[in-house]
Amino acid sequence: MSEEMIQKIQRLKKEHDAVILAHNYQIGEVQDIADFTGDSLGLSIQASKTTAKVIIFCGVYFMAETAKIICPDKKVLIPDENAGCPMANMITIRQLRELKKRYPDAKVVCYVNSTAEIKAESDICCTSANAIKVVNSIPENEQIIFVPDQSLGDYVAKQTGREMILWQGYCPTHHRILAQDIKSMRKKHPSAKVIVHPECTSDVIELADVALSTSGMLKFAKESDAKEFIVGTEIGLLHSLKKENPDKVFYPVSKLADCPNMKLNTLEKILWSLEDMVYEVFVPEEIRVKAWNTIDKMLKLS
Ligand code: CIZ
Ligand code: SF4
Repeated sequence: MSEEMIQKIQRLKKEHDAVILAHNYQIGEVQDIADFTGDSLGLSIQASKTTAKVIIFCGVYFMAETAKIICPDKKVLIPDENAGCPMANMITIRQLRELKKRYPDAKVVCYVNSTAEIKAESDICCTSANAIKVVNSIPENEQIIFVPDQSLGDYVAKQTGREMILWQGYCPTHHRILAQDIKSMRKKHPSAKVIVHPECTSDVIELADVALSTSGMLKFAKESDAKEFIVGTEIGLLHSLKKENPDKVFYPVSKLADCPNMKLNTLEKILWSLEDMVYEVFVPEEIRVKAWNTIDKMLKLS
């Protein structure tokens, strides 16, 4: 059944000149059928480089929106339109405008996990892979508002020594990883390196060997001499970590770090998406252009 479905997907993909992108947190079989896997920005950049006309973006909504912002001439489809990111929805445009009124001179840095509207209203975007670099690019005499992730914001503030005004959003999935889990996993696997995502709470980050984005974790695991790793991020990443490093062992800090929104995309839904050309992601041009500027400023730094 699954084999048949995969063949149908491959056939329709050719017919529609489509490319399938899957985020590092997608379920294994979705990652396996994808043309590219990666983090949200890496995937959007890949998308802009392909000649494909259609992008099937297997991730959450803000990621598909980011692809549309970067590739306005392509048709961007998300297999499940209900795959939202609760963190991205923790700040509204009205709340951001009020915050900007309170701190009129501050520069607004928005994490890529934000809506197109929030990106359009911000000065510069960042991902977990480049947040420190982005914050360091802002002159020291300027105030910084960081939205929407308080944990990444706090981590970056500590790493850069910058005082930042943090919005109190958070990732419910990464906040399920507890300091106590790290302590007990370290006891069970004393020679393992502990790698966690900066969306985790600060007490978790303090107990880790290193805090990294998903692309950073994949690179670290490949280059490290260590043979065992305790991984504190959404458990979908374990699929790529294991696939790319068959001689190494990876343990999730907590199996509860399972994002239900990321798991909404399935092979069936990818097939339906290609059959019916659904669900198309649109970003109003006025917002898209502003959001593109915010992303472009970040891209120019790297
Ligand atoms: O930017 C991304 O894709 C996210 C949400 C996390 C990461 O670390 O890659
Ligand atoms: Fe959003 Fe967290 Fe799920 Fe990522 S893992 S999509 S930040 S809720």
